[in-house]
Amino acid sequence: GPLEEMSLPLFFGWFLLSSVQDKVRCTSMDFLKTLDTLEAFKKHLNDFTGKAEKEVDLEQYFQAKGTLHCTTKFCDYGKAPGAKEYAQNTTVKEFYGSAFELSLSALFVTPRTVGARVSLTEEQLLLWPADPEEEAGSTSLPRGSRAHITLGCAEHVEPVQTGLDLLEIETLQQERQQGEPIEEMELGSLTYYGEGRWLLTLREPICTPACFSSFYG
Ligand code: 2AM
Repeated sequence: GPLEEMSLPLFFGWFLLSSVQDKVRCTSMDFLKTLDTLEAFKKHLNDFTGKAEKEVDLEQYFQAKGTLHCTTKFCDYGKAPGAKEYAQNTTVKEFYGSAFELSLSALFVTPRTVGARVSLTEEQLLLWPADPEEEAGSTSLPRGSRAHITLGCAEHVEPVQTGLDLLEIETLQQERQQGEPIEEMELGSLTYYGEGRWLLTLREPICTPACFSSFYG
């Protein structure tokens, strides 16, 4: 019945403390602001605008909604495959409500999304779902490669896209298509992977406290 369906959340994940959310948002805004001014970015502007000369204000281009979090399992109130199994997993139950420290190791931008890559520890990987379809289309990437925080989406783009964009970039990285090194920025090194895909590997990963919990909405 409907009550049973409500007993599973929309998703499980790590939720960033509100005080660090602002810091992460600021870092992301700074990055977008800087990226916007780079000649290399302007050269590839048509990835974003579809036209060569048009300008784009990246800070306006992406909309941020909701609290910052790293989704572990999208349950869709129980409709997603494996949702029930995940919710009943003993590790999930054990760590529910516990504090963790997430390491944000890179920021990435595509014409669709902007996000932060999360590098999971062995312990954190215990909370990563086991379902094979999770990393669909990128079978050779290590587990947890999709772990990320959505920082913003372009108009008409759903947040689920952020993880897919990250997997795409990581697949290119793994295929040793090293991308085009652009420059050393204050935050780290910037690489271009074509088709509007930019990756900033952070010199110093951002460590942020986060609570493992769930969201009902
Ligand atoms: P996100 O993890 O990339 O931000 C609610 O929609 C949350 O669940 C969002 O955070 C969203 O994306 C994530 N989400 C939505 N659909 C998903 C799916 N099919 N697989 C994985 N995560 C999904």
